[in-house]
Amino acid sequence: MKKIIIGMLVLLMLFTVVGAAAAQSGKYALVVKSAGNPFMEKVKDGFTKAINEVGGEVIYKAPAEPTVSAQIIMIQQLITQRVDAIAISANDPEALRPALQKAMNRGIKVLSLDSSVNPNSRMVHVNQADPEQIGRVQIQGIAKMIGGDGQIAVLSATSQATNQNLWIDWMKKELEKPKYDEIELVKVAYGDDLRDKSVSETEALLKSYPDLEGIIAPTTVGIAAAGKVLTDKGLVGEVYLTGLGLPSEMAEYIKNGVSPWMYLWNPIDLGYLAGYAAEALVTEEITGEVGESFTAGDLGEKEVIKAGDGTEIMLGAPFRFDADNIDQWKEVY
Ligand code: RAM
Repeated sequence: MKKIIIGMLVLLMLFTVVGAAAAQSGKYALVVKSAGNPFMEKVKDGFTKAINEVGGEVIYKAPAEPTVSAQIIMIQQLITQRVDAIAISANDPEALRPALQKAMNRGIKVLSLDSSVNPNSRMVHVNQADPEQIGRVQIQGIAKMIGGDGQIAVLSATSQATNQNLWIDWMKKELEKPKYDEIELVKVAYGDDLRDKSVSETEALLKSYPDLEGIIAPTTVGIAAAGKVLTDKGLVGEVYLTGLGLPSEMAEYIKNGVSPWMYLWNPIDLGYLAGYAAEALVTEEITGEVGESFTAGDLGEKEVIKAGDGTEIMLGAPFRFDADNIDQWKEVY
């Protein structure tokens, strides 16, 4: 009898251990805008670190082209695979709604990061920094660089990207201030976060607007492409460049003066925060409601706050990179 009881106890312990392991694991999908974007690779690194720390499995999806149709197909595959969470950087805020709502109806926790989907298509958004601040600092930066007057252009990512479009709206609002009366935004061009297209769009801007004095590229792919074009054409000090760039790709153009300074946040931390937010949704520690909080690993306590009609979790403030600090950061991301 004693042996039977001990045997049963051992079995019970085994089931408890296996059960606990199963509860901690889970499939966490990360869907980015497109493949071949070094920024997204860093987001993936951070996301993977977080999911490894919580004992889950990462499923990484990166479409060959930055299109929403490719992302919709991927979401359908992930629903079939019965993943536990989908974190997505959107190529279109609205077109993803049916697929993401279907995922949520099946019990999958959905969150956006970097480039948001509409509030009715997600539980929460993981935001890199305040969009208003991101937009305004870039105008403030280019205005200083060009001495307060002249033509400027924006070289963006895709025309439907939620994040870039929001930042550009804030740039336009900043430009309404009387102090920028002498600055003219002549064009918003789209390089689609593709290296070659960003190069040709930069060249087209220079050709169409021979008096152009500044380019703002609120995309890491675009700013690096523009930095190369301006450098190759010897336009240092004639056409200035700022925007959002990876220090590893931009160090050369910051040091040669093409882009005296630029901004970004830590993409590894952004992915890491999204990983922990996904886990907090899966374990139902949070549901995406204002006022909830959770511990995001090394980043510590994070809170769910209001964002328009939806909610978000904020990483921090944009960081300024210039010749004095770029060497410190270029090895990191
Ligand atoms: C590109 C992507 C991404 C954006 C960064 C700044 O890599 O468009 O969505 O956040 O630039």
